[in-house]
Parts: sequence; structure tokens; C-alpha cells
Amino acid sequence: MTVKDYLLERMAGGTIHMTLVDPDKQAPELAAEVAANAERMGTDAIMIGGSTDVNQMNLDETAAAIKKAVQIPVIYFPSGAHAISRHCDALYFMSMLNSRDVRMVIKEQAMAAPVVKKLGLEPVSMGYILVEPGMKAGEVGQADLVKRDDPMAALGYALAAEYLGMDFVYLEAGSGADQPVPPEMISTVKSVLSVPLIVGGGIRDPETALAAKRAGADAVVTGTLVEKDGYHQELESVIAAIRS
Ligand code: 1GP
Repeated sequence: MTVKDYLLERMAGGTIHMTLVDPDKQAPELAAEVAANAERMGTDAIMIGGSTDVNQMNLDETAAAIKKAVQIPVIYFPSGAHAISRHCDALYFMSMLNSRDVRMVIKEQAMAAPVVKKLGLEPVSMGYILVEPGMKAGEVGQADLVKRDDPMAALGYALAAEYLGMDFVYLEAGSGADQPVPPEMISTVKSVLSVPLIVGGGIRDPETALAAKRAGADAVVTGTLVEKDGYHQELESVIAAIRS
């Protein structure tokens, strides 16, 4: 089964959870341990990525270690064409739709595409939309951030992604954001969108995760949560809220 079909099948059963691991934040062995713990707690897929300091070496080592430790799909969440790993099952082939930099919209993708083909990696197409505060991803990607009180702007980008043939839409508040994507924005986008909606950035507790789910998110991504010691209970409660 392709990773895309796996995600669609899981999402048909309700909101799913994905755990994001940044290869720059810990040694590969620890990343593998985090991924295995998350899998045991019920996360549906592992995403690997970070806005800065991901390179071919830390990506390859982390992806290989995680791949050995889990059965669920391992998906690369790239920030550019500078590093691509054959150890992942798939990669989000994504365009930052509201970037002012054409490099983030299509040029990095044009550089990456032949490499993806050569490695035989599954590309999972995705429209990526940065919402305030956007954090590092918004800064590095030169995003023209969607304002938190402007759900119609998010709707426009999301529907454009669908009409361009993208399989998933990702609303991103940025890793470590102090405020997540507003639930009203999620529900506004969801009310018109026919492809699955992924939401992430600033989700660290079960209440926030549940609010994203209730607003209509098909997938909730958490990353920062697993970067501190003693994350087990929090991660477990976030996953439980999403599966409730
Ligand atoms: C970042 O949406 C993800 O791309 C996860 O964000 O690190 O804030 O959980 P957090």
C-alpha cells in the first residue's frame, strides 16, 4: 500500500496523529526511541524534518534509525532540495503556497523531483500554508503569513491547492508557536475542502489537540512535545484526545 493510501485509509476512520522528529535536535538513537514510543502510544506516522540545520548526514542517520525502529510509515517533511533521504518511505512533495519566494513555491521542487524519481521515493503532494505566527518556517520560507483573524485567506489557498490537484493541505502555525491555528480557521477551511486537512504548530496539550480535531482536522501533528524529557504522559494524552 502506498503511504498516501495508508493516510487516506486511516483518516477515513477519524482524525489521525503524526509525530514530527527534527534530526537536528537529538542523536539518531534517541530519535528512534522517541519514534518507537510514539508508535506504541498510537501515533499513525512519523514525520522527519526541521526548518534549519537538516543536512544529508543527520537526515540519513535519523531516518535509517527510525525506519529500523517502527512499522508505521516514515515520511520526510522537507525544507528544501538540499537533503533527501532514501531511508524514508515517502516525502511530502509540498509547495509553500503563501511564500513570497518562488524558490519555496516551485524551484526547490524542480531540483528535488529528479532525485525523488531516482531514489524511488513516493511523493505525497501537499499544499503548505503558513499561518501566524509562522515561526522559523515562516521566516526561512519568506511566507506572507495568513493572519489569525483571516480564515478566508486560508480558505483561498487551501481550495487553490485542491484545484491544483494536491492530495493534502497543511495549515501550519510554525513549530513551537505560542498559539496554534485557530479552530475557526480550521472549520472554515474544512467546510469547503474535499481533500484531507493536516494541522500543526503549537499543539502541546490534549485540549488544543481536541479543539483542532473537533474543528475538522484530519490529522494533527505534534513535534516540540517530544523534545523535552518526560514527554511520555503528555504525548499519550494528546494521542488519546485525538483518538477519542
Ligand atoms: C511543525 O507543525 C509542526 O511543522 C509541529 O509543530 O513543534 O509546535 O508541535 P510543534
